Amino acid sequence: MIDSHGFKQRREDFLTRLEGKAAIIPAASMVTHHADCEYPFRQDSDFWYLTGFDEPDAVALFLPFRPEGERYVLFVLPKKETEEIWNGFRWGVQGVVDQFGVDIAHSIYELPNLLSEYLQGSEGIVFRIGKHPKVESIVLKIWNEQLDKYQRNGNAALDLIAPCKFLHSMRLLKGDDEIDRIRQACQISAEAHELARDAVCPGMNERQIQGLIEQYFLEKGARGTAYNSIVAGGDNACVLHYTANNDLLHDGDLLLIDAGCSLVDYYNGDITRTFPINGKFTGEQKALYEIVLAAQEAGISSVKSGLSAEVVHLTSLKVLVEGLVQLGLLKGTVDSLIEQDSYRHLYMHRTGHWLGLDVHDVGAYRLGEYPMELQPGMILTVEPGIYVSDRLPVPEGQPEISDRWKGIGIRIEDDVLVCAKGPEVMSSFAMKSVNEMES
Ligand SMILES: [Mn+2]
Repeated sequence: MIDSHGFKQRREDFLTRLEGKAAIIPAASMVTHHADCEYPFRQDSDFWYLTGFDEPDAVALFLPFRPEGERYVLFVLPKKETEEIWNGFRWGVQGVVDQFGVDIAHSIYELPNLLSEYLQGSEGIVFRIGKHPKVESIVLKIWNEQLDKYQRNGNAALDLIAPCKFLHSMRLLKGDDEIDRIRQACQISAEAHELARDAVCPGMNERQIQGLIEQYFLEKGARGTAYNSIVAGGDNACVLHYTANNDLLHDGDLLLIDAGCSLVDYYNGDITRTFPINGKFTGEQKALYEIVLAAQEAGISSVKSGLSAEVVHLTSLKVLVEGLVQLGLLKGTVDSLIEQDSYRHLYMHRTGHWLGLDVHDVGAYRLGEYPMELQPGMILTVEPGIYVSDRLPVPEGQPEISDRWKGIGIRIEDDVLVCAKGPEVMSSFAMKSVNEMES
């Protein structure tokens, strides 16, 4: 049996949370790249979280109102010799019953005929609109038929509800097995950053470094990258999502690398490091680097159960702004600069995000007016930065920036687990002190 205890436990929790409602959770489909070529398959994270099943065009039903042994139904692509010759092995209908802990399985082609009957007796339909067009048309048709019949039988499932509130609050709190996997993803990602820094020298191309990092991910058995790697020399680092990665690395510039691997079960690392290409910071680079590092370390120390991602952001932001005032790049009191967003031409993003099966993982950051409280088992990134360029105008009343600062982009990012006893930096194998960045 491939199905593990972790998946079974999650399904049971999910079924409990659904109360009397039926959930329809589709797998991803293949996506065309061009002509008849496709992107590598990437399973839907909600579907994966509950099933551990890695094939396209499947649909999982969760039916808590039905008796034990009929609550978890999977529709899958049936086995077919010709398809498997071209595109690879399929588990098929019997295979998923034998291997994936499924109560009942059917061919996906039966979904339009059988779905209506499976939904009988449910108090509502839990389904995400707008993401799965093929399944959506079937679900909406059946929902509409139920609405039509409601007058006659009075017990149709009238509500259509997004799965977020049932499923994403679960995904936000990682189980021990998930934490282990993310730890491994972070370790491999961190090792690749160390490898890259060792290899870099002036005259190389960004793409060579990208190749080195991604090769290491594959060598270590990862599926590939968690997101498009950012390998940005000099001023390119001021483009937050720079992925062209095809410039020369110049003597005297910094190199910013934001890269992480995705394991075969989709758990991710997400790490950024910035260091001098020639092994020696200039005065300006070092001054800014020290501020970002101090901001990041302050942010990490505030990752505590009972606090919030908002507190982490504000803690880092205060240190950043204070440092920029001291260097004369900002003018005013720290509080008023933050209140008026007068730092945004130098720091234009938030300090972090949840990390899990999605790199920018699901889960609310706020509950109405209150920020989500951090709890043991949550994982977030802490990634402040400073980006000095002409791309954004200097806000009124703020000092013009002298050319010697321009073209410096710095970000430092670690992946941090909230623990009862304090933060655990899962990506700590990648070094970041000023001395370690110089060699
Ligand atoms: Mn990130």
